[in-house]
Amino acid sequence: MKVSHKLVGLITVLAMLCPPAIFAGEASTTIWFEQPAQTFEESLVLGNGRLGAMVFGGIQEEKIVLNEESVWSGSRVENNVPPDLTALSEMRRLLAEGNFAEANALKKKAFPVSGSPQYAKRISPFGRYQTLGTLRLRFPAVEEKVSGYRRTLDLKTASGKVCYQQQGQTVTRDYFVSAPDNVIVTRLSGPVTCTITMDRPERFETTVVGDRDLLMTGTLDDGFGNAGLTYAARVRVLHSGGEVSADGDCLVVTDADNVVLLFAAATNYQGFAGRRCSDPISATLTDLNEASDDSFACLRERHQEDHQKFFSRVELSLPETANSSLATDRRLANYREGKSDPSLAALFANMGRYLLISSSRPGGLPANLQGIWAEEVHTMWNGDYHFNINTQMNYWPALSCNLVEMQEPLQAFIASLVEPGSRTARIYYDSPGWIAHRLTNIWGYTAPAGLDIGGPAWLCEHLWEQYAFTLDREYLASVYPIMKSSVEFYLANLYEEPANGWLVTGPSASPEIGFILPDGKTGSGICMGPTIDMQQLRELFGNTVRAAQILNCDESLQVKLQKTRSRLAPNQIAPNGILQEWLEPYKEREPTHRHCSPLYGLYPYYEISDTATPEIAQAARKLLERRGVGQSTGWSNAWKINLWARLGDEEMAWGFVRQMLIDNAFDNLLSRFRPSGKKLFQIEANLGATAGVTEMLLQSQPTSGAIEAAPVIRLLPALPVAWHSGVATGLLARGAVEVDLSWAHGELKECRLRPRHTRELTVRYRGRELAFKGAAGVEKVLLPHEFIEP
Ligand code: FUC
Repeated sequence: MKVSHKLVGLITVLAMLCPPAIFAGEASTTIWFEQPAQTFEESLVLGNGRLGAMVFGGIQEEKIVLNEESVWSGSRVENNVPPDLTALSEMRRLLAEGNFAEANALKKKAFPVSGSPQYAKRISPFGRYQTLGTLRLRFPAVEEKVSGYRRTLDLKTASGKVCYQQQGQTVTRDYFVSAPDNVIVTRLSGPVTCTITMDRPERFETTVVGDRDLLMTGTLDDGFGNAGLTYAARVRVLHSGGEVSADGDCLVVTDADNVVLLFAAATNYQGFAGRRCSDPISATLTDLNEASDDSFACLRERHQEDHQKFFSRVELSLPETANSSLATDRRLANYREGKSDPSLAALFANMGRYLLISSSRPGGLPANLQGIWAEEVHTMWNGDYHFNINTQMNYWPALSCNLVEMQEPLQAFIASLVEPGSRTARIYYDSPGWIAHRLTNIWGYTAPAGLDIGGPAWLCEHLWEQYAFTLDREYLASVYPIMKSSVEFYLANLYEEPANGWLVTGPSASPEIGFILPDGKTGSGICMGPTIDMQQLRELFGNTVRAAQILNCDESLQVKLQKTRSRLAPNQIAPNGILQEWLEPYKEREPTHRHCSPLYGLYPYYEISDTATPEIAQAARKLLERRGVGQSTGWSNAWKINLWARLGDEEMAWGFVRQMLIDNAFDNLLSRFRPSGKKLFQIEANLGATAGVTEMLLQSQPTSGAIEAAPVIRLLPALPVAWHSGVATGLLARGAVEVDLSWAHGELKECRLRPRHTRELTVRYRGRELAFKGAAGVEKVLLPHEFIEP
């Protein structure tokens, strides 16, 4: 299986010997088409973190799918259903005896899933993230035939454009979603005649207000058939020349020279984050009044400046070929047929950075399963937040791609779970600290819905890592109480398993794979001490000790954590040589399952490595091989890019980048959940793959999971032959160091390091090392010959 990826790599390189590599840059930052979008998955993706717009670019009808991050049904309710507390110790006893059937039966009775029908069509108070609606511009029935059609999304300026010739005239439309001005802006360049309407699949009313605003309002279901959140969406027409009039619930533009449409939206969500307003109608009015004071050019300048502040921190380009200059859908189609186009991976990764900037902004909600973009009311999995990989994967590129600010919504979200999660901990576990289970919504849901209990530890990883990448002590002090409270939960819920006296979690689950017991029976569902939990607790406890050391506090807790950490069940190698998933070497029900949970210790955590734990790393590799290279979900393939990169296997990592582009990318480069069956966009694969491409070029994890282990900056640790030349600048490494890399003929040309703090740095390239004291604010240039054998 591995050979096939290597072979493809070789063929690609041979194919590339002819055209010389160019780095025009556009091919890695522009998505474009020669026709309008027929579906959501072909439309142009725009967003400012809170508002989203999907532009179809039609000729007779322009359709823009609209989103606002807090358009959720459901409501805040008490989700905890007090269980019989004696059931917990009984479940633990049954699990220790290996009596999974009874343990599962008891779990069903004692830990009922309350109010989270994950895939149900009916609304429960858990609720569902959903589309805000659609803005439609209908142009008079002129001949549909146009020439020179182009629909473009420029990732550098976060701007969409549609342009074509019709009846001898050039038609141009520009689009952007401004964060500083809180509006979606569309400019139609004249002459313009059109009707403007707004709608959504249900629960809406539209009215024309005054002589230039169209207002859509409605109320969502709270989950009990009553009024939940109310929303307002308002579009305003600013025009020069011609006239604007009302026709029922349409606005009609006639013979204008130019039209600018400003769009604002709000809900009355009063949650922990996002805009708080009690009157969405007046909030949209304020936004539009403020934006109307400025010219289109001025709004555009402010928007581009704001976007570039984040996007242009990093530059990433890979070799271009003849294929790279084609429209994105044709590029992808040719790529699927074997045409070489390394720069497509750079485009996909740049798109990932763009999507994070566009779906997660400070002060807002974190990116959900769809980021912020949804065209349906019945979003899959309720468009919620899954904690057994998806939410976390959304933020994998945030630090390494130098987008630290974009993690703020996640951090605020985690903080918001402490209060409801503490109630859940008390009610279900009679325990201090806080816990959340497999998934949540914007209403603070923390009750069991799937017993994967490692989610909070995984979330806390992001809190610590933000410190590791920035060395911001004040930040660390602000999040330490969340980590400490999470630790308190786990400390109170570990128990000794009888065979070895190790400390384990339980009831818990290794996400979402079933196992087969020695007697052939299926032991799906709960277990004790799955490998992933143990790794996550070693990580959480270790990071909490480090944090306490840095903050100079909680000495006795530090001692306790170190002791407990050393007693957690270790990574084990199963008789068949793979890294074991459960305490016992049960067989997986599905060896090629999409979840690779025991590999958490390899990525995102780093306790497994070729150098520190070679045998475990070998077992990890075997498990990864066992998971296979066949088709899988987008996020699973994205994870595998990162995992293979950590194992330093560049061709396997690259194979999964290719697979992502071949199987899991829609034409507009949103990621496709499954390669076949119902088309379904889920965003985390975009972001996980972006982290993966970065991880192939730069890594900075500590050398082992030991508490005192220091980060090592690894240059080009998994550079595939196909990426023989390239540039990656402005990436961030642990220890708060900005890194620029350039390479050619598969060899490092130059590395520039810009440490933000004065401290010892170790840099590794091809097994050779360089250690020196980096000085804050002083750029250090490293050339390949300076590295020596360690
Ligand atoms: C996890 C995955 C599924 C899906 C869901 C939203 O539970 O196992 O594949 O991505 O999250």
